[in-house]
Amino acid sequence: MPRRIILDCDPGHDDAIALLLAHGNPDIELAAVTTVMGNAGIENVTRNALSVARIAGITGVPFARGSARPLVRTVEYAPDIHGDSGLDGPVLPEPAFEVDPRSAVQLIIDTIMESEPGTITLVPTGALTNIALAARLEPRIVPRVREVVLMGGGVHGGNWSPTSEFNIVIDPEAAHIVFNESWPVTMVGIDVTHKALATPEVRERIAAVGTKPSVFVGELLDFFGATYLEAQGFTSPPVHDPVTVAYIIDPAVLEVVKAPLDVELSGSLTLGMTVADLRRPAPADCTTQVALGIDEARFWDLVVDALERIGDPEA
Ligand SMILES: [Ca+2]
Repeated sequence: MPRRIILDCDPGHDDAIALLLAHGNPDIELAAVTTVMGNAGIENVTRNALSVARIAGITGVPFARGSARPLVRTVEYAPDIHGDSGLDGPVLPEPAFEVDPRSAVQLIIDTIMESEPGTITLVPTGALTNIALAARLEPRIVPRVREVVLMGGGVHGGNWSPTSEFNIVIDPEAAHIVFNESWPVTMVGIDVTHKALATPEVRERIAAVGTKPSVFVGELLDFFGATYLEAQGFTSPPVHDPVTVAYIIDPAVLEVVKAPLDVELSGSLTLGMTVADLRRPAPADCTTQVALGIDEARFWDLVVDALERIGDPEA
């Protein structure tokens, strides 16, 4: 049985690749795709998600528009990394279908409540606003979720500030809610995603697939590579979000350890810092774990394999 996931995303160059990986891998079934503000405003990221769906040939999956603002904080975007549209670089096709009339939060709740308990995995690759709101609005979803595998945070260091990663720091209160619910949480942070680098060798493998989606990924990486070099000094861009999906497909992609996990909400220097307690042993009732290591070759094999399987869908 494929793993049924809800991808909650803010496309986003790396979100787009996460969507392609989820769609292209036979062990994953997209139950729903929801959007949240972050890399750009909600209208942009939602339209981007629909355009990526067309490129990937995704049909029959509900997509819903989510939160336009964080729970508490003033909204912040990341144009220096993703451009003003949130997905600058490639020319995006017009969407082939419309969003679901429900809010992202309602679609998340409905999908979980209508599914067998323990079957839906939540995969947030943006701010945790929608997920937090869903847990508060319908707490019965929490024990029905198999697990939450999120991209965000870091055990050591940050990117948006010295201590804090973008997805978490733009809505730290939402992260607090998600980390402190009773569902299992795996935090895939920049400790590992900064090693998921689209090196020249990786780019050659993607180009060699020779399809429109592979060309699209190449164009994404052209833009992403340039902004990551300019903004953060990376010679090859880190492709964060699909690491979550890869871990669900094949847990051997990541080395994870159980550790109590929380987020700083009041530090003047450390707002949004994720704090993992790595002292041993972790308490028996600990529901959170953090990624500390990645098998990059295994990760990229999955991305290339998904692109090969997707082929050239009729757009
Ligand atoms: Ca993202």
